[in-house]
Amino acid sequence: MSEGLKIGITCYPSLGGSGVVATELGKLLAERGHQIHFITHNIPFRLGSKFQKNIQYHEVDVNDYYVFRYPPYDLSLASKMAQVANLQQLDLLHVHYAVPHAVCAYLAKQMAHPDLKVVTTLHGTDITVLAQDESLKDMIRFAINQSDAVTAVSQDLINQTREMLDINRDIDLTYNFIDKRVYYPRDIAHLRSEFAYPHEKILMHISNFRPVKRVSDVVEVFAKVHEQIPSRLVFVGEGPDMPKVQCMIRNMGLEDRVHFLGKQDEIAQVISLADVLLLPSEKESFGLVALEAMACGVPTIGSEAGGIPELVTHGETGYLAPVGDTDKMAEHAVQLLSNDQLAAQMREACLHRARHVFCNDLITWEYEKIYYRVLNREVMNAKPSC
Ligand code: GMT
Repeated sequence: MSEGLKIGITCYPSLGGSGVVATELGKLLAERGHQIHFITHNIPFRLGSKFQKNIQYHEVDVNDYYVFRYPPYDLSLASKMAQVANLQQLDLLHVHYAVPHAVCAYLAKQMAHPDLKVVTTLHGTDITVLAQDESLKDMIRFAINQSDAVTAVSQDLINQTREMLDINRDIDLTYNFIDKRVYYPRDIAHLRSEFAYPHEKILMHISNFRPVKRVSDVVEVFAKVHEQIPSRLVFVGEGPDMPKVQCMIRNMGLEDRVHFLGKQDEIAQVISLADVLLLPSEKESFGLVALEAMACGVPTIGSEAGGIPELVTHGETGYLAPVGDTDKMAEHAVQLLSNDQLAAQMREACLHRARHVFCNDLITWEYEKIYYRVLNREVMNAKPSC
């Protein structure tokens, strides 16, 4: 183990994959002896409020003086980052999601001690959606170019960042990861009977129900599968497209087949109920939820969007089809759900791939390597074998 670092982490602390990745990474780094300082406007939901060794939380207070039409959150964040960096003598700031975090980190760096480094992790829509906005594009490009290191969660996102922003600098690939102590197949026999009869299959979708997730495709796929195999659909999460989806389900007469669980904390437990996860997204830089499912032995049927093909191996750990091709997705689901031997094989392949390719120890070590590189220090710890 090399000498511990002092790392400031900024992310969106509420629900969302980038916040999950940032918080879980911070917890793992703290376990490995680094001093972690979360600098956010609320306690990250995955952190909890219990004392944890090597972790501190610094709350960003926003000044809402009456002359401000919009309270200046970005400036308050940058100022807090600089204060914490100076007070705690941070080695680096690791910011997750380019907007506004990478820009705030740039500003903080100008105000903080001269050795402070900035590592930016791109997660998805910070590039695929926000970098299309002409009012933000130049600023995102600037913040990326000014960071000491930039990482992205899939090769597809690296390619898109280069193309959309005309960026040539190095970008490290750092896939999402799962903590194998939390994500493993749970014993849910007692729970399953609450949702389905023994002869029925469970299809599941978990998301924030934004248009980019194409939740109506989930309903279409389910309806087509249910025509051939008695099934149930379980939705987890909530968001803007929820009313549209509920209306669609009513119109299709599927109400008694569909369960809405809302937001859930015990995702490993919930996912273990499923026979298959549906992820037909329009854009998806990685698809953390498909990895969480994979780690619980549940294959994904999804779209070929973004980084999903880097995660889900077609025919081995799930099936992929072009965005919007619900016929193909349903066909694959029927193929999988009607063949117990195939389902068992895929389950094993899922467990193996999640544990060996996306394991927490490996990806944490990859982030550490990047930290030591930007600090010009030697990495002492060897690559972990997962
Ligand atoms: O980009 C977003 O939609 C938000 C972001 C988040 O905070 O949830 O999600 C992205 O980051 C995750 C963690 O790296 C990825 O697993 C998701 O695929 C990605 N979402 C999209 O690209 C739509």
